[in-house]
Order: sequence, then C-alpha cells, then structure tokens
Amino acid sequence: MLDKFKDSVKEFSSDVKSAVAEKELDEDTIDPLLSDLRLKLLQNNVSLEAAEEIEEELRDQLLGEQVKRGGAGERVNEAVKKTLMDILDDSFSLEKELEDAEEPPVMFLVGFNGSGKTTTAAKLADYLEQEVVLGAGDTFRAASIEQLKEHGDNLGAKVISHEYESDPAAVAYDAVEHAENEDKVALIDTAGRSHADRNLMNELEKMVRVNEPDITFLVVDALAGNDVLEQADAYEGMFDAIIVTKMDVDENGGAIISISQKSGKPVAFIGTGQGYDDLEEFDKKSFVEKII
Ligand SMILES: Nc1nc2c(ncn2[C@@H]2O[C@H](COP(=O)(O)OP(=O)(O)OP(=O)(O)O)[C@@H](O)[C@H]2O)c(=O)[nH]1
Ligand SMILES: [Mg+2]
Repeated sequence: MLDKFKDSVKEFSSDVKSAVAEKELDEDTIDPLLSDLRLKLLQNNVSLEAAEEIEEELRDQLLGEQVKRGGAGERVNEAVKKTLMDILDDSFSLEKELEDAEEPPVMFLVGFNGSGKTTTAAKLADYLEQEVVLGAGDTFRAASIEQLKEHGDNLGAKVISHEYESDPAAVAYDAVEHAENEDKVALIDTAGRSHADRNLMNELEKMVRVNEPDITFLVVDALAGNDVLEQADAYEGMFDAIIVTKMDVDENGGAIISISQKSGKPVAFIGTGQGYDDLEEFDKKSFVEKII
C-alpha cells in the first residue's frame, strides 16, 4: 500500500540528510529539495493544492528548527507526519452518528461509476451491529439489482428493490419504511453518476429530498488519483464523510490526501480488498505511521 508515496518521502528525507551534512538547512538549500518533493507528489497524483500545502508546512517546520546532522531523517519524517496529520481528518464516528440519527437511521452511498458503492454497502451491512436493510437505489445500470441481491443473500440482509428504470427515490422510500417497521438501519445504494449526467444528478437530488439521509458517504476509488477532486466538486454539499476504496491496490496515496485537503470532510472508512471484512475505520495516526 502506498509504496510510491513512501519512496518519495524516503528520497526527500535522504536529500535533506545529505544537504545538512554539507551546511546548515536554510532556504537556499531546502527550496530545491522541496520543489523536487512537490514534483514527486504530483507524480503520485497528489493534487497541486495539496502538494503545495505539504511543501509550505514542511518548509515552516524544517526551517523553524535547527536540523542536526544525525537527526535529519527523523526530523523530516516527523515533519511529514505532522503535515499529513493536519490534512487528514478521521473525526467521523459512525457509532456516534447512528446514535444521533433519526429513527430509522438512513445512509446513502453516492459516487462516480465503479467507485465501489455497492461493494461498500455490503461491507457496511456486514460491519454494523444493527440489522440492515439494503435499498437497491441503482435502477439504472444493468445487473445492479442482482449484484446487490447476491450480497444480501450472502449476508442474510433483506434487499428492497423495484424494476429497472423505476424511480430510485421510491425504492429508497420503501427501504426506509421497511427499516422503520423492522427496527433496522437503511443502507441505500445509488447509481454511479458524474456531474455530466444531469438527469442522474437531478434524480439523486430528488432521492435526498424525499428520504433525508442521516449520513451520506461519498465513495471514491483511490486509483482515481487526482480525479477525486472532480468527484468532490460534483457532490459538494451533498455528503458528510468519505470512503476511499481500493487502498489495497493504491501505490500513490494521492486520492486520499487530495480529497481530504479539497473537501475538508473526514474519511470515515477505507476499503482494503474485495472481501466483506476489507473495510477499516479510518485512523489517521496508524495510517500515517504505516506509511512513514
Ligand atoms: N481491491 C479492491 N477492490 C474493490 C474495493 N472496493 C470495491 N472493489 C471492486 O471494485 C469493483 C467495483 O465495485 P462496485 O461496488 O460494483 O462499484 P460501484 O460504485 O457500485 O459501481 P457502479 O454501480 O457501476 O457505479 C468491484 O470489482 C469490486 O470488487 C476495495 O476496497 N479493494
Ligand atoms: Mg453499484
């Protein structure tokens, strides 16, 4: 996971080490190293804004303190850690949100095509202690309903569905009603869509209006890299927290850093594989420690 990102930090750290072996770390020495790092981060699909924020923070932290020869590597690592801790947000607690939610709690999963919404809905159904009803709110893509039903069968969770091409707001409504009668949590899968899909975006707005979800997760795919910025834009104002999937196959780390910096929203979970268990609550400290 995130091997390229780790390598970039290592190279930066060893560049700083060699620089302080020659002379003290001042602006003239550190600026070219920081530009190199920025370039590497951009190559890792970290957005320009996020890369610049990392660069600025590192400049402040490394120039502010005297970096000694022996301790340079450690000092750089600490600075990178602190910078990432500032950008990443893991303050979301699903348990607490569910406590505060109306009865029945209603969760939506939204996002671009193929980002992992349906799989993540199934993972969440498995993860939650409460009983869950799944709403097949993707009435658009071929086989989407069968896909969700298969998960429902595997997990012993009820799936509420209508016909293809039918109004997904009505599907969600029925799922919420079922959740209310049976004391369950409603988890609503939705069709993949981007802002280019005007009709589908309007449809989603209607689903939200009719069903007033307590928690809406934006599901993004780590492999989308910098394109997650467009996704954050398309769904701006519509989501409470982010789930970043496919972290198990991401080398760059760009997506999670960029979307955190851009949206200012917490990352609630990360997807780390295709199994139902492969969903982790996002813990930025252990995440940062793992990569640095
Ligand atoms: N390696 C890995 N694969 C994942 C993860 N999450 C989802 N996938 C895979 O990504 C593919 C797409 O997942 P879906 O859940 O169908 O995505 P979706 O957002 O519902 O797709 P649409 O409904 O077409 O928009 C599937 O093959 C999943 O198994 C993950 O965390 N890691
Ligand atoms: Mg789907």
